Amino acid sequence: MATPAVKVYGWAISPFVSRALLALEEAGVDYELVPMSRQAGDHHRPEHLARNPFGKVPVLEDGDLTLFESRAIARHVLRKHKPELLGTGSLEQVAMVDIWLEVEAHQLSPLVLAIVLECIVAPFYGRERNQAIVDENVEKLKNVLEVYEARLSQSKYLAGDFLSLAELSHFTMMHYLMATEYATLVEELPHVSAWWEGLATRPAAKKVAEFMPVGTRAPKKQE
Ligand SMILES: N[C@@H](CCC(=O)N[C@@H](CS)C(=O)NCC(=O)O)C(=O)O
Repeated sequence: MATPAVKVYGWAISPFVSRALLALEEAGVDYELVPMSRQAGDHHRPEHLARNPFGKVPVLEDGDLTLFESRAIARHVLRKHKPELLGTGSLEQVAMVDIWLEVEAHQLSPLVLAIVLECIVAPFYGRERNQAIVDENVEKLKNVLEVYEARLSQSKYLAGDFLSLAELSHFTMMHYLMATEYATLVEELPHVSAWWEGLATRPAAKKVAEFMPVGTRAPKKQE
């Protein structure tokens, strides 16, 4: 069997790597995941620094093109194979997708990452979680999710009434949030909750979720 022309380098448990994989899965692209070990420091080796001078994963190789940054990778994959997920119908659609991609990258994901690092990653490495960091980010996330609730009560998806990369880009980080007791922040908001259900049950999302195993959710924190 021929080797796929598209390669992704990294560890798929990372929400950044899996963001790239989700775009490939949604677009139906045949790709090879080239496993790397964070523990062994594979990302600091010269051959990887030649692919990404920042020493991070994911990296995507598509023929002669080598790309890093998960959102840039996802955009490239969809631009090439499934442009309708970037809102190609009109200038307004494209602009709305761009807005909600920026919101995901700068408003929601940094807060979710901080919570996930404390609630999932810290215990995994035998470190106690810093509840002050969690609480601070949970308070901010509540406000951000209220904006999502208002938006999703007006349109089925973030950029409008069409599914786009704006949704997909949320999946991997939120997948981890939903494995913490703070999943209730989403579950308590009917429109956000329905939106999340729709996203998480997509076949491509389910496939990528297999790369990101998480234990059963911890019991809800007592107020
Ligand atoms: N903004 C980058 C972030 C990439 C990133 O932080 N990747 C992590 C994956 S766990 C990494 O490579 N960490 C290794 C390190 O920082 O040493 C993206 O979206 O691709």
